[in-house]
Amino acid sequence: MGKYKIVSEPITKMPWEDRPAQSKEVIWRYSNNPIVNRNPIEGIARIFNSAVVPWKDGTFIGVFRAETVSTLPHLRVGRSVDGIHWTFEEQPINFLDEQGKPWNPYYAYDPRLIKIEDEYYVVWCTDFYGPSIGLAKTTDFKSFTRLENPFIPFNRNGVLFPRKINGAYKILSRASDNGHTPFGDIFLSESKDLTYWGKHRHVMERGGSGWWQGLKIGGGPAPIETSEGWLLLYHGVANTCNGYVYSIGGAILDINEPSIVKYRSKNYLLTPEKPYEEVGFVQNVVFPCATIVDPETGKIAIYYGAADSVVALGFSTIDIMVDYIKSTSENVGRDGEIGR
Ligand code: BMA
Repeated sequence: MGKYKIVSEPITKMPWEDRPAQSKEVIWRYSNNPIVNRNPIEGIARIFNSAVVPWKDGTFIGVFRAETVSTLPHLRVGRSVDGIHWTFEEQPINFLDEQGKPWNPYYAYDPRLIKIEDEYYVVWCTDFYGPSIGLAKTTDFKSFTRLENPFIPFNRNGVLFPRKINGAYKILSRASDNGHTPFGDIFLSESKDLTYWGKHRHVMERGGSGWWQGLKIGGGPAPIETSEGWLLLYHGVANTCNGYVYSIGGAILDINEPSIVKYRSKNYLLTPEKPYEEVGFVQNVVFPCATIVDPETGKIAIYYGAADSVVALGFSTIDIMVDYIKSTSENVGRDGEIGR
């Protein structure tokens, strides 16, 4: 038993590789990265920034961001027996509205996948007269029912919490602009019914002492419930003379009032250093969208997009991550407040 506890359903199989001897990394990379390469299926140039969950009989399933050779992002289901080798459906997800009529976005990207009770929710950046948040649910990954868009444009990086908190669903989001958004903090909203959203709160602001998150930040995978609070991995963006650089950061939010940041590492947990992270369709991007966790052992597998070109995998444990975030924590602005 480790120092800290993950609160989550048990898992039968865990994608895993031990931390290399002598390594002090908080997140260490899978030695066979990337796990999804360029041109993975006919007509698809790149799959990256994608979300996965444990599925039946110890297998894994996911919703992937795929881009066609005409460069249109859309969402596609993928399946895996080990969480590492993936096969993809030939067709994009076909969304229906609650009346059963087709409702497919012109473009869709950066999905997150969150299990709440018996439903799986997909949250993504959707075309809604400009980028905003799309929301859909499924139980079988064959039919997907789209719910009302939670926000008006412009907004990105919608991330649902994996359970209701004080009787309400909670979602993180990052208000944006219509383009590449040279600003952005993480906000929280709540809903009793997944249709009407309100009680908006500020969670975390960009900046702090590190430039790696000086321009903007955005929620990553669904927050992980732990004995210390909600462990949130997020992306932080630096503005350089050669363009944006995307790194992975970590924070711990209050378990009952997640607009309050308890700890936030002033250092990145992972930054582009490998060729597949530094070179690609968009250079210098690591963009986390999902984790698989094992509450028994405290192991965490992190799925991240690299250079907007491939899917990569990293590993950590709850003890390593929480200890690192606590020991390198700094207060940024009014992050410790309720954020009204
Ligand atoms: C963001 C999103 C991500 C992408 C990143 C870097 O605005 O579009 O999908 O990985 O830019 O290009």
